[in-house]
Amino acid sequence: MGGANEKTRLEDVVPVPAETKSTDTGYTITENTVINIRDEVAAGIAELLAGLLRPATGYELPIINGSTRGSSSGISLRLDGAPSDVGEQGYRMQVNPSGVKIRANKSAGLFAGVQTLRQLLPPAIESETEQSVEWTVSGGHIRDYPRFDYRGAHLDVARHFFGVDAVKQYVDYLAQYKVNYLHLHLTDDQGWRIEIDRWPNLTDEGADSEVGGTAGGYYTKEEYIELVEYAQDRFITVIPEIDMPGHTGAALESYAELNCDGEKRPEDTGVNVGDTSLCVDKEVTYEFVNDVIKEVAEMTPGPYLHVGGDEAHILSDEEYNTFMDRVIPMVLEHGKQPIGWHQVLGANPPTKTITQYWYPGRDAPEVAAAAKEGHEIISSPASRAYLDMNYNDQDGVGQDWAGNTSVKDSYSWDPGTFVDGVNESSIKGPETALWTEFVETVDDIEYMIFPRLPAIAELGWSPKKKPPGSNFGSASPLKARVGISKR
Ligand code: TNX
Repeated sequence: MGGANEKTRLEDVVPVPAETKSTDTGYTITENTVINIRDEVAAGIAELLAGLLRPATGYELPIINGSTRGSSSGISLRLDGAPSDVGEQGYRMQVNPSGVKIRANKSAGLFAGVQTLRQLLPPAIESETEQSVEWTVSGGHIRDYPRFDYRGAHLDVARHFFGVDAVKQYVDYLAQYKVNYLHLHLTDDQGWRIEIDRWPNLTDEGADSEVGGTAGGYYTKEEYIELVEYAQDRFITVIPEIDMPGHTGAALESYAELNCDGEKRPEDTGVNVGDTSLCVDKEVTYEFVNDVIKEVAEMTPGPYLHVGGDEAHILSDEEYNTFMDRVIPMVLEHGKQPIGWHQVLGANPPTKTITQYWYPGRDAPEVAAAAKEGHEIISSPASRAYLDMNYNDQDGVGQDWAGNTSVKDSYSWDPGTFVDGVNESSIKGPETALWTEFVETVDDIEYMIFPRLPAIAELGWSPKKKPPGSNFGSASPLKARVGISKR
C-alpha cells in the first residue's frame, strides 16, 4: 500500500474488477457531498455507505431520494443504467470530478459497487473517529461482475464457539471481498450451537463446552435470526450445517436414546474425528433429524441446508446409505436444497444434492462422475481453501494435515478446473473453510483468513485471464492491497 497521498488505483481493488479504465482526475468527497438515490430499494445500501463514510470524514453526507440537487455533485447509487451483461451481482462505476456514479441491475450489484468504492478510498476511511485526510477516489470507469455466482466462506462455530458479535465481524470481512455465502458449521462432537425447541437438551447439555474444555455457547433462535438478517443486509446468504450422521457427539451426549446402546456419550473436548454416529437403526433418530431440519429450515430464508455427511467412519457403507436415503429427502421436503461434503456421493443422492469437495488432491473420480450426472460442486480443496492449515512451519495456529498452505498456494489454483474431469460448468464456486479446533479467538481467525480469504474471494469473483498462479506476480493487486507475502 502506498503512502498517505497515493491513491488506490482502480486495478488495486480486491477482487480485481473485470474491467477498469483509469483517468487522471478523480472525485474528492467533501462536506458538500450528498448521496443520491432514486429507488427506495437503494436506501438501505445508501445508509450502509453513509454509516461507513460519516465517522472518518466527519461529514453529514445526507441521503437524497429522487433529487438532482445542485450540480448533483456526489455519490449516486441507482438501479438503472447498468449494462445488462453485468448481471444481478455486477455493477458499473464512473468516477470523475463531479462525483461517483454506481449503477446496477439489482441491489446485490449496487452493494458490490459500494464495496469497491470503499476500497478506493484512503484506508483511514475505516476509522471510527474523524481523520483529516483528503478523501479522493481515483478517476475512471469500472465494469465488474463475478465469474462464479457462488463465493462461499465456512466457519466452524462448533469446535470453538464464536458469539454473534464475532460472526458479524466475520460477515463484515466477507462483504468487503464480495463473498456472498456464509456456511456455518453449527454442530459437531464438541458442541451443539443452535437452539432446537423440540430437543432442548441439545443446548442445555450439549453446548456448554468446546475443544480444550473451555466454556462453549450457542445461538438462541433469536440470535441466529439476527445473524442471518445481518448477513442478508450485506447480501450474504447463511447456509446452516447440521453435520450428520457422524460428528454428532454433542447430540449423543444430550440424549441417551440417540445412542445405539441407549447410554449418553460423555462430553467431548478433544479433537478426534470420525468416532461418533447417530444410531441409524433407531426410528427416534429420524424423528430427531426431521425435527432439527424442520426448525433450522424454518429460521433460514436461504435456499440451502448442509447435512455434513463427512467422516462417518464407524458406519458401514450400507448403514451410511440407509441414513442418507432418509435424510436427504427430508431436506427437500422442508423446502431446502441439500448440500453435503463429497462423501455424501457414496449414498447416490438425487442430483439436486450439491456436493462440497474437500480432499486436498485433484484426483476424485467419484466427484467427476457426480458432475457428469448433473450434481453441482462447491470447490474447497483442503490444500488450497482450508484456512485452518498453517502458512508454514512457523506461522499459523492451525494444523497441517493437508500440508502447509502459503498465500501462494491459496491463490494459485483454479476453482473451475481443480478436480480432474470436472468442467467449470459444474462448479458452483469456491468456498474457504475455517475449522476451529485450534482457532480460539477473533485474533486467530484474522491471522488465518488474511490474506488467504481475499485471495480465494478473488479467484471466485475475478475473470480467469491467465493460467492459474500467474496472477501472483510482484505486481499482484492482492499483494499490493493486502500486503503480507512472507507467509
Ligand atoms: C476435516 S473437512 C474435517 C473436519 C476437521 C477438518 C480439520 C471435513 C468435511 N471434515 O471435521 O475439522 O478436517 O482441518
